Amino acid sequence: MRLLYMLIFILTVLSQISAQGSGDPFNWTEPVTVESNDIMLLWNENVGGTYKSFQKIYQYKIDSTWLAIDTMISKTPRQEDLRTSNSPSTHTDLATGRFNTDQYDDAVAVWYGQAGIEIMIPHFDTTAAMWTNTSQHTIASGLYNRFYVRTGDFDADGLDEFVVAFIDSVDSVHINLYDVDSDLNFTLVGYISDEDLTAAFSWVNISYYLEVADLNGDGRDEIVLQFKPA
Ligand SMILES: [Ca+2]
Ligand SMILES: [Ca+2]
Ligand SMILES: [Ca+2]
Repeated sequence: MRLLYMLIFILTVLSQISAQGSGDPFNWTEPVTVESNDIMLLWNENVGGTYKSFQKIYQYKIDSTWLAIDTMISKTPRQEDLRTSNSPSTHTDLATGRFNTDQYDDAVAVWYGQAGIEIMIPHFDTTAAMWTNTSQHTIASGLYNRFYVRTGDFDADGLDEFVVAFIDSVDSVHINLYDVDSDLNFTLVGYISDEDLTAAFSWVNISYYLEVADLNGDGRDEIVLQFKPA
């Protein structure tokens, strides 16, 4: 009987390894979720002369003790955004937060496309860790390599909003604040542009950075801007 149990155990493990090794993301032995322990990769790529933005999700297999170390991280296939560009996006940025009241983290991505700075929130099918729809918006301004996205709870409602910071053609820093509804659609609710970053040589040399934190403990996040003034 003991031998039988051991045989069943070995067969179960082998079948799980076989399923996970097949490479089919829709045939995993258990549902996967987009949560804080998942890794989202965003990149821009030249596909036959047209630049496209892609995303994919990685997940650490915490219960796969029989697998080799180089197979401990699973992946979904790449997914592409339908918006294309004739020029490369030399910079992209990505942030995660809780935009609605479901139990899953959300993500917001930015890159430079044909019409300006493209913003995208993926709507994940959490059983496949792949998105089935997206919310999109374009900022028709800004330099192609000087933008950021950050999430934070700026109004103390317990859910995150996000900010996109970018530089315009006269070196002014713009910070746009977007609110996100329960369906992951987003709306510009405020903006500020009160600092100019005149570069010593050209706008290529401009550098600035920002982060989000609740610095005074009032439950509302602030935005910290680091920059070199004119
Ligand atoms: Ca969510
Ligand atoms: Ca909020
Ligand atoms: Ca605060």
